[in-house]
Amino acid sequence: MKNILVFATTNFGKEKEIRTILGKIENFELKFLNQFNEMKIEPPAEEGSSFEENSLIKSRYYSKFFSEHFVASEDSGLMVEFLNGAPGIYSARINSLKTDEEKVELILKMMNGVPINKRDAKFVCVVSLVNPFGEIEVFKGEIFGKISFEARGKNGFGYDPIFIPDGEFRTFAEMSEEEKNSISHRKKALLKLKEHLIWKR
Ligand code: ITT
Repeated sequence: MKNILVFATTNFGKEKEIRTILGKIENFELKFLNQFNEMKIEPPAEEGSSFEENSLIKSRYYSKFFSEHFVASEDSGLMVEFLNGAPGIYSARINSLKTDEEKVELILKMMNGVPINKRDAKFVCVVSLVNPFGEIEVFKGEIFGKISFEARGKNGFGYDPIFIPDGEFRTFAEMSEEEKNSISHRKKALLKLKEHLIWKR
């Protein structure tokens, strides 16, 4: 019988990437939270002080609803060096701004006039897994780059239009889904999760 891995995220942009990056995992069936809408699960408050803490808050919380399954969550975000690591763990909700466009505009405004050599940034993704015995594993991925001078591109989600990965001239939002998924912070963390599920089950 196949194990079930419930990937608990409420973010559709993440879900799409996770589905593609994980692909088929031997002996596992991948499900997402929105396949359990009838359970009406409220998301937990993300009150941790690091990506890891928030990731664990989510996976531990959701695993209570799916105790017989494997449950994974991830916490991710953009850290800008010039802004002392902001928006960081507050990437989804800086200044209570709602839309991706508003958040992108705010970062560009805060980086106004900052030269290219001071625009270093990274995306971080911390995936955590709770297995049916309650054991926990954590997997991390990062990608380094720079904040662009203006928003460019339509692909992806979140801060993709202003993040230029090192070695590239295009933003994540100008790259194809496959290109972003082949190098991203999420890809690096999820590959570690996948290897763990295949080898250490
Ligand atoms: P869940 O907690 O339900 O998974 P969320 O959107 O609240 O969804 P986070 O708290 O981890 O998730 O916030 C992550 C935010 O960081 C996300 O909303 C984006 O604004 C940003 N972000 C993360 N990964 C990104 C990526 O690959 N590209 C662009 N922005 C990203």
